[in-house]
Amino acid sequence: MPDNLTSDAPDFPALRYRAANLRRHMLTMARGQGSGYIGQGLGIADLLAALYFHELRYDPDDVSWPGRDRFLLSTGHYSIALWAALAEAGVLPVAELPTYGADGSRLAMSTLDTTPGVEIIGGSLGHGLGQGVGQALGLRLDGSPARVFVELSDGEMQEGSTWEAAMSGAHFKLENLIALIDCNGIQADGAIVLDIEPVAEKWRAFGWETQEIDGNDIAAIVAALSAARAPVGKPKAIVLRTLPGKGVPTIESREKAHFVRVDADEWDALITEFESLAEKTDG
Ligand SMILES: Cc1ncc(C[n+]2csc(CCOP(=O)(O)OP(=O)(O)O)c2C)c(N)n1
Ligand SMILES: [Mg+2]
Repeated sequence: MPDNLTSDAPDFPALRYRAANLRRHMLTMARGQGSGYIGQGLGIADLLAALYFHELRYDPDDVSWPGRDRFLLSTGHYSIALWAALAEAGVLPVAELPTYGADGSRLAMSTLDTTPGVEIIGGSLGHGLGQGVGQALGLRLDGSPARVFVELSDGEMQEGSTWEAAMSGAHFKLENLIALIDCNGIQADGAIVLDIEPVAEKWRAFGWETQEIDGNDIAAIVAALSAARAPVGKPKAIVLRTLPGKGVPTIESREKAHFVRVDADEWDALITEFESLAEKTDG
């Protein structure tokens, strides 16, 4: 049995410190490779801290524990964030992080399900929610109390398969399914191409119990995840407005934060910039 079962008393300083550690791990990874999808990772660090260190039930010593809550990262290219969370949670060794993106590394730039703690293969966008629907249906048929959390992106809302999955989740009344929609305002070449707004109203219209929050506010994330436990006979959606590069002002201000490549010596300056603002302790 895991010892990190959901507690109703969130320790916010501890969670903010975890989020800072996730960002530290990501800077280590991007520095090792010289580049990476760090903008997105820094943007969802607060969400992953709230999930892995407050909301999810899992056993870091047994990632296949059948009763675990599943976290599906639909945007495989956000892998840097998942590697950071799995290392901080003790599933992966912290010492392995600098291999991110290197040939032969388990910490690929897009997720591989052969790496411990990874539920689905990533890379081809628009498939995570459909797999989440299938898993949530299967778990319910098995009588399992486990829940399925699917991270997906604003870019993926331009794909028809996302809306097919949204319709199915509502049809099957999958209240064990929670979509975590990262609206970071960007896709590959800069700003979002198609107008996808109003995002929350679209999910409500598709039959999902929907909340919209600041995705970089840990207290708001914890509260939304807590509200999403309610048995309302519908799947839940949380629309998170996040800032790519959050915590490193130089990356935050980049117009094109989809893929960040900077010279080797500049990573040190970015890390110094981050540390001047970051949480240093958990209390
Ligand atoms: C089906 C599919 N089409 C295109 C791509 C290429 N691609 C990789 S990341 C990306 C950007 C998608 O936008 P979003 O998911 O919002 O990512 P962000 O730029 O915020 O990281 C694209 C188009 C892909 N991986 N899969
Ligand atoms: Mg995006």
